[in-house]
Amino acid sequence: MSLSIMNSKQSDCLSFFSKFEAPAPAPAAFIREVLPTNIGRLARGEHFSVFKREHAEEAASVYNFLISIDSYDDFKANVEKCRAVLNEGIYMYAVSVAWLHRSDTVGNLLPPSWQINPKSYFSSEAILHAKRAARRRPNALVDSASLPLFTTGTVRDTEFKLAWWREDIMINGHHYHWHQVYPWMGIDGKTKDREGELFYYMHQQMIARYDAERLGAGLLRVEPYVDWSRPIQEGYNPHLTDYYGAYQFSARPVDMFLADSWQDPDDPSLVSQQTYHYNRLLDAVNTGHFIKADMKSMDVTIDSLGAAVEASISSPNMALYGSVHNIGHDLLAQVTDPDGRYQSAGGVMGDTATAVRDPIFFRWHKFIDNLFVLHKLNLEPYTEKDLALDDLNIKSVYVKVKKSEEQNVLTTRMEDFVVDISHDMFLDPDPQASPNTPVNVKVKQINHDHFEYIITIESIKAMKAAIRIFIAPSFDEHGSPLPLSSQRRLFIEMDKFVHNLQTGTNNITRSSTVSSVVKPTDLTYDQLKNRKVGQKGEDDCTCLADRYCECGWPEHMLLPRGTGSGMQFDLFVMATDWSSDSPDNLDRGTSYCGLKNEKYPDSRSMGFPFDRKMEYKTIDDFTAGFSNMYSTPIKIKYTGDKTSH
Ligand code: CUO
Repeated sequence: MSLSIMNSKQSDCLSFFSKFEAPAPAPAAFIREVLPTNIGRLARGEHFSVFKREHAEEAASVYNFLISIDSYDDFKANVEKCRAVLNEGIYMYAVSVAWLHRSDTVGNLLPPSWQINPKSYFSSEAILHAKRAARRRPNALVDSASLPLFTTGTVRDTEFKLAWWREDIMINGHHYHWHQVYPWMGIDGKTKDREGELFYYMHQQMIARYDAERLGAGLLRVEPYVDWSRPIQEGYNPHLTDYYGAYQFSARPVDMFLADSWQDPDDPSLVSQQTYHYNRLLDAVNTGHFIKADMKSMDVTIDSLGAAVEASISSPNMALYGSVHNIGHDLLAQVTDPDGRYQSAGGVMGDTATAVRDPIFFRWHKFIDNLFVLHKLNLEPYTEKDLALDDLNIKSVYVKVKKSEEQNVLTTRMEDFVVDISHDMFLDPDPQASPNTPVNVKVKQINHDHFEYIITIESIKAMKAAIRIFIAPSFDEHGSPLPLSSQRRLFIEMDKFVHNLQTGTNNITRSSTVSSVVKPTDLTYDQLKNRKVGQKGEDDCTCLADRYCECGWPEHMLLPRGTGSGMQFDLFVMATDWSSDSPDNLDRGTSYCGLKNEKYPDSRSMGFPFDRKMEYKTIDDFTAGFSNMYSTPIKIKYTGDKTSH
């Protein structure tokens, strides 16, 4: 593949997401002869929700069609035709999914969704201000202190304490992207290796991270939203609009009740059906098997349960187990206008790009996660044989901020982050603006000082070891030490890497910047425009063709914020034998995304060793008996708000 071809593909990709102008009339012959019959069903201007079956089916038809086209040039021509007929949301989603799954587009990155569709990421007030400022001061240099910071709430709402976290544009971008890499409708009718398990694990880790933030902010851990006859105590006002800024996403006042949705008379979503399907899922968890459509039984595994709960097209039996997770998103999005009498846009829970902003997202996903926990509680705890690796001994582990000598204290801070939203696909062209005028919006982001793990291991033989690193808060809401039975759900994966151990003492220094859970910082639209593909570098993915290199947790959010005086976490490190964990000896991939077109590289259960019941009282009790484990308390100190507000 020559350099010039790859550069032109990158520029094609950007052009696919350029301004969405008023559509030319769709070429009738194209619709009739080329596109699958259900394409073009969702009208322009409607809000696309991948949680709605009909929308998801149309999107899947589009991306499967685009992926199936042999020649790149034909693919490109068809994307352009799709643009003329598709709903905007379906177009963005389906073209992205196709781009991520074609083999001839590898190494060319999608532009950040928060730049091409900023109205799903920034408040309407911020966008309005940014447009006005750009008109007044074209080409002005950005003085971030002069940009106002808009918020979606006030201190009267306790949940507002963590709005900065839930509304982080890159967390939301990660979530939108993850669901493109793992669409529940599958690719060409099939889901990927361990997709159901990854659905469980990626979301479980989001909840663990959010709970760590809650403990740091003095809030209780998330209560699952399980009793649907009771009011939802949390409200939320997203201050977001649709693609064109025409209507607002619905705000949800406190104490709304879930209600049946008859917005689509042919496909109603009923709370009683959700209860029925939830009970059938409990039947499956309790008995250990599903009943398939042909009445044959199928074992419940974490992977099949993930498929049933989400529910993906690999669900063992959708008639019996429903689509509890997806319909829950949809019902919660419609809770303020369930029969559509006010033609409301719906809440943010209806869109993977926006759902994480709402506190109910975490309550909903903790309810979902509890089903997985119930299943795992039925499994035997790991045995010593599963856990031990006597050939090596972890002698010491500590962390330190780079350029600092202080051990086991990590530091975070809040920073300004300014985004140019002038590449909005749906931004009205401003007749007064000169071309290339930046339209700047400011948000706050947490960040941390880069740090490293210093690990000393003695090994009696040379071997390939997987080093698994987690942290979890040490104390509960009242300052009492967390028993391992509760703490295990709070362990956050920080990194997993493979190291070739030599016989004798091994001193390992591992940088936080190469963690397997994070992805390199998103390249902005303008950086992509100027990117020289083919050059190796931190931000270059061409050397990692088998990785989902754009998929991963945002690097700036790797650490929980901690507290001013230092919040104590338990750092846990475990070494296992990679030759048995990964018989194919694959690259470790990315923890939340795996490898492209390959099996998930680690054959251990995701979340191992914390995913099963543990009969040890504390993390130190657990590690004390195993030479291949180590735990130590560390502190995360929040050094304050370095922003201009
Ligand atoms: Cu990612 Cu509920 O699955 O949002």
